[in-house]
Amino acid sequence: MPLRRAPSGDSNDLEDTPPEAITGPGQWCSDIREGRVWVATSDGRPPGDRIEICDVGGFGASGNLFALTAREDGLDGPNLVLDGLTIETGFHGLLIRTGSVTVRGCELRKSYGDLLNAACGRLQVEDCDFHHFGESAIDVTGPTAGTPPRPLEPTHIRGCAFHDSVLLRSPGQKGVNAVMLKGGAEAMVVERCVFRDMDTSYGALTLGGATSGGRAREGIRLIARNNIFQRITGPWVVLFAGSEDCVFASNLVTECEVREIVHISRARGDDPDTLNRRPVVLSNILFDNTVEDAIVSIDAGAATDAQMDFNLIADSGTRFIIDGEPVELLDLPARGCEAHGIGRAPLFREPEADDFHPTARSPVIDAGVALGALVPDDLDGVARPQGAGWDIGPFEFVPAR
Ligand SMILES: [Ca+2]
Repeated sequence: MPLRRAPSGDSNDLEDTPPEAITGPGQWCSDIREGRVWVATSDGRPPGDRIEICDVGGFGASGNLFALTAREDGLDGPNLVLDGLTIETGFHGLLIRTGSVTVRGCELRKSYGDLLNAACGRLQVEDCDFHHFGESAIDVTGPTAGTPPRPLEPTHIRGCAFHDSVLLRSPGQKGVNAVMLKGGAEAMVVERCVFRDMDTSYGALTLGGATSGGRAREGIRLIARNNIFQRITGPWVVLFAGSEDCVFASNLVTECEVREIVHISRARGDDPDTLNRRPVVLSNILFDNTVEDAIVSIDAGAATDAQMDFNLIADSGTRFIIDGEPVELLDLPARGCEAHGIGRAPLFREPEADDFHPTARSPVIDAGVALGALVPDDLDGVARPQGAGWDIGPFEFVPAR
């Protein structure tokens, strides 16, 4: 069980570090360039596999600050918990290639590439602060073609903040986004997160994706619920690409300046196999945005059985693109969308202080669709529904007692 640490400046010259070096959180500390990394498992024992801490290299280098790599079969690996760490890096931050990983209460910052790049059996990211990332804050790739399917374990990204991306416009920078779930990523939930003050080149959130080459079923049964997207600039807030049964429900999008809020495209050009099957956009608040082309855009032939309804859409323009054709907001019901939508202001409690809870007279109250287990609670953890039904947006109205 080699446990290695690379001396700063030379990632090819790994020196062995004895396993007993890790006996508890914060007990192994390695200075690397500007940053420091603390590594420990939750029970204080060393992980059962190999850890490498590599030098960062520099802009465009392939070095990663921290890599958890696989046993030979590539499927099972250690159960690693990173808890309360500050991780600052140059290229990728955490590069996880196997096992089960929990990243909790960490601050990850300053990557040229991804802050957290994961392809593993289970990933849980909770209560973390991601900022100043040059590609993705979190990039999750599913199993690659030819490998046996991994067991579906609960996987989620919950309660995190994503803010202040870094759009460098430099060679080699593939695209800035906060969370990208692609390459067959399956059965993940992104919830109770705040995406704020970001300039992106690839949307804030990608369900499916094209950057892994673009294939059918890029994202499968992914759910984004009870999130807030505020002050996002770039082409999109949310991209569906090659998705299957992916859901964008009970979110708030506000104060964004984008080409399209939701873009539903093929994962690869005109390839019909990479369309989106049954994309769902339900019970969101899309309020007070500046939209260049369309609020929701579905490319021609890019989706089958799309569901878009029960959204509050106001002060964000009136134009949609459905199956490649421009459609005005009021004409959506004739196209099978938004028969139950609302076009009035949501009447938030104190939006200037980023308090987006509905007030007692808000039209969102009990106006959403019953979402059942898809959205069982709200951003505060309050069970849904309260009162007579599901509320639209990330918060359920709870009357003051
Ligand atoms: Ca309600």
